[in-house]
Amino acid sequence: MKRGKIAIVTGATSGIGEAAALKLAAAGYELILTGRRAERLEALADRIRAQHRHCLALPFDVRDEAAVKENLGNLPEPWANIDLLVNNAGLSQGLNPVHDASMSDFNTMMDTNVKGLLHCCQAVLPGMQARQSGHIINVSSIAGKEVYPNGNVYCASKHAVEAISKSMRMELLPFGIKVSTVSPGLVETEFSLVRFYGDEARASQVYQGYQPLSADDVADAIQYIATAPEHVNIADILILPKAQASSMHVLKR
Ligand code: NDP
Ligand code: 8X3
Repeated sequence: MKRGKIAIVTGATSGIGEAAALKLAAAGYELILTGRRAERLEALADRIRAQHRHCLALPFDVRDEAAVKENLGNLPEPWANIDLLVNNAGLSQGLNPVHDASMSDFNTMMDTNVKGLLHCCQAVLPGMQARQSGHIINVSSIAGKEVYPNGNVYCASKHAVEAISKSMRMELLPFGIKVSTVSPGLVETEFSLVRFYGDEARASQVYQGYQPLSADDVADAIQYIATAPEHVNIADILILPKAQASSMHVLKR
């Protein structure tokens, strides 16, 4: 097999990450897949290999700085030269006002969505800087641009992703490294199942009465950002379902 560019997708065990990995493989990338659920990663790796792309599955927790360094900081040849990092791993836990929410949920969201993203950036940036090329796509959210009641810390974590991405775009300018964000509205994935601690009925209600985005819709945007000509940086794509006008305006019938 002829080797293509190398992409890492974090959080590839479901939803947007899984769909993005498949689209990037179809676009010619070799894939490094990460997430905590090893069996799902292996199953996806097999699907990607069936598309005649090389694939490496690395199960680890993005919150664990040492594990991220160990896995992404010392990649074996021929995986060492990362062209694209898609920082997608993320979650929301709970939907409560600050006065009724758990500190443990706050820590999980900040540790995953913000610090986990930073761990992954720090692991791949030395190589990108040495090669004077590379691209980081951070999965933000409409929650990185607006807030809504009970979204407090999840929104704060995605506002942090936006701020970090804008700052990194300036810091990495001299190194020829592109930084982009994709900012989806409501996407039907396991996101709400995780937010509501496995409550399937409550999770499915989020997506009833309108057509939400699919993981594939967002993966299309990620593929578009990744495959733009080298001199073009799509800085951000805000992508919403037709039925959504803001975090607070969703037309349900
Ligand atoms: P899913 O729950 O389907 O996917 C989340 C992915 O993140 C899983 O692969 C999960 O893997 C991974 N993940 C979570 N925590 C960790 C961790 N500590 N270490 C490693 N991987 C982790 O949700 P989505 O696909 O919807 O979410 C993907 C991204 O999109 C998130 O950043 C989310 O905030 C963002 N987003 C989602 C929207 C939506 O409406 N669905 C809208 C806007 C943004 P595993 O559990 O195996 O570790
Ligand atoms: C996920 C979309 O509206 O639940 O980022 O915050 S929302």
